[in-house]
Amino acid sequence: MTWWQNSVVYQVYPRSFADSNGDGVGDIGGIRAHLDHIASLGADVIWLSPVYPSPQDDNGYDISDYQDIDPVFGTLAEFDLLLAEVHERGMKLVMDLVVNHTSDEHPWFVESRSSKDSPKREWYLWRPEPTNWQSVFSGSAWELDEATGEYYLHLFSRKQPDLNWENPALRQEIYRMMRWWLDRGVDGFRMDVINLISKGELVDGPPIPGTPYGDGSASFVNGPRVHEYLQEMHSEVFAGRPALLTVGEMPGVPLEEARLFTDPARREVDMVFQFEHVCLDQGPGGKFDTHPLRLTDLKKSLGRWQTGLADVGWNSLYWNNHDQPRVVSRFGDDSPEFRRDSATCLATLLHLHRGTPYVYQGEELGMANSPFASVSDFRDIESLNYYSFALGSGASPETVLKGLCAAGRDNARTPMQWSSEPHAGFSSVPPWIGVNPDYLEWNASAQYGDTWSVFSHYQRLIRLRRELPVVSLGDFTMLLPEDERVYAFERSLGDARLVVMCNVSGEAVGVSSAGALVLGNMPDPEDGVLRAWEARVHWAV
Ligand code: TEU
Repeated sequence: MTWWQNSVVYQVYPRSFADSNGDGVGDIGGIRAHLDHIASLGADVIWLSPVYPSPQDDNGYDISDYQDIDPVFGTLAEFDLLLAEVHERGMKLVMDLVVNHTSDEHPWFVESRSSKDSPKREWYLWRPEPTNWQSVFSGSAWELDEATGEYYLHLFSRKQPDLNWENPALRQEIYRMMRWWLDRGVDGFRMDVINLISKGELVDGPPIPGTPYGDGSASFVNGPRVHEYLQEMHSEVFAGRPALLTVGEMPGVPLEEARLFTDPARREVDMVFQFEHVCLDQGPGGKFDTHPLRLTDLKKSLGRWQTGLADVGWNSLYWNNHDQPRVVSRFGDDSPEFRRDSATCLATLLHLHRGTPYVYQGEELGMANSPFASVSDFRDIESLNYYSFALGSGASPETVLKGLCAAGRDNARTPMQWSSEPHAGFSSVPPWIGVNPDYLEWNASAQYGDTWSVFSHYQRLIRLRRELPVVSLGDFTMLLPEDERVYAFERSLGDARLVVMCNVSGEAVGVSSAGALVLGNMPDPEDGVLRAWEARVHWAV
């Protein structure tokens, strides 16, 4: 077993985690002040979302200096203290590597855009004419640069120009920077949209209904040289270094490709974030056109990935991150009656799958989507751009707002709820984004020491993973594939066989008896019945 196969990763989104200097924005001092929260949960690794210098156009995923810390978060010296304190607690820390694009304020881009003959011109993707591609953040994926009369590619915001990975000098500079962070002591990387770095032909894609743009993903999702680049990165950066974790965020990666990316023999990445299960509630209009999840769709998707990566490669397991709405609101039931039950039911379902679980800040408290009342409550460029774009295309503000409330990324970015103190104990001043008003009841300090709190249940799930090898390494067998309320499966390793039964519905259901109870999300389980949102793990009889 490799160390990260029975590890749990905790994601910190720094600007929303904890503010230690009273400017309303989370920072490294705030993370240091709450490391015991993460350690007591039982997490082994912290994934730190970007803290590098950035204009913050996309909250730090637009980097203007790869080898420093943005003053809003602190200093490199403070980062070193954080890293040492993480290691002192026996945890590891992986950085967020964002190398598909930089900020347009990065010196590389400033130089590249200065003239067509600039030595760095080819570090980005310039063309005399744009293709019809749409940006992920609405509008064209090409921006005209007046100075040289050419267009540059930006799959995300216009302040995030895509790097040209065809250029060997650029690649070597990225590898050098990565080695610099590893030499500093970090334990690996989460690699942002890393399957988009290889661009194939820059040609028009098929039209996207309802927009004047086309879909260029056939050219840039899992592009022609992406495996070559990752193998080159592995040999230039990771070879010869022990005990690292590399996880590639891969929007649109199909299972067949993920088997190649995560096959240890190919030396690319250890695991990937795939997106199938978090797209199951999206309609034809895209991510903001949501419909309820069908449980059998979830079983088919997660089951396929369990089977597909059983003999080679490895799964990451997640519901939440800084880009996803809160799962208790999305796939659970955040009503007062079922919020705790459904949060702990969904956590049990996920953590008993085979793979490395990721816990996103606040998920361990059952934090829910925020009641955004108007577009002015949102901060995320993706949501704000979409709002203008959709209204410009004739959509009604009410419809668009409903979609943003259901699926907007700001749901994950409201301040971490530490206590019932003002601003949820996140800051001493009003934060950069509104605090969810439910913080008075839903906060960390109300949950510590409460046996049946969401936090305590996550502690038990993480402890179970450490105690029972079958949880990390056991084979996975889906049960009841056609049942629309109960999600059940077996895990087996040698003589150890667990049965996991999760009632993903608001009504009690009858189930067959099972062996001794290993873990449940409710007190006083009744044999043969699963109460609404009850999840139980039993030894198989
Ligand atoms: O996101 C990549 C990605 O395509 C989606 O997760 C995206 O955020 C969007 O929600 C799809 O509708 C990564 C980062 O996680 C995200 O925060 C950045 O905005 C993006 O890349 C660009 O760096």
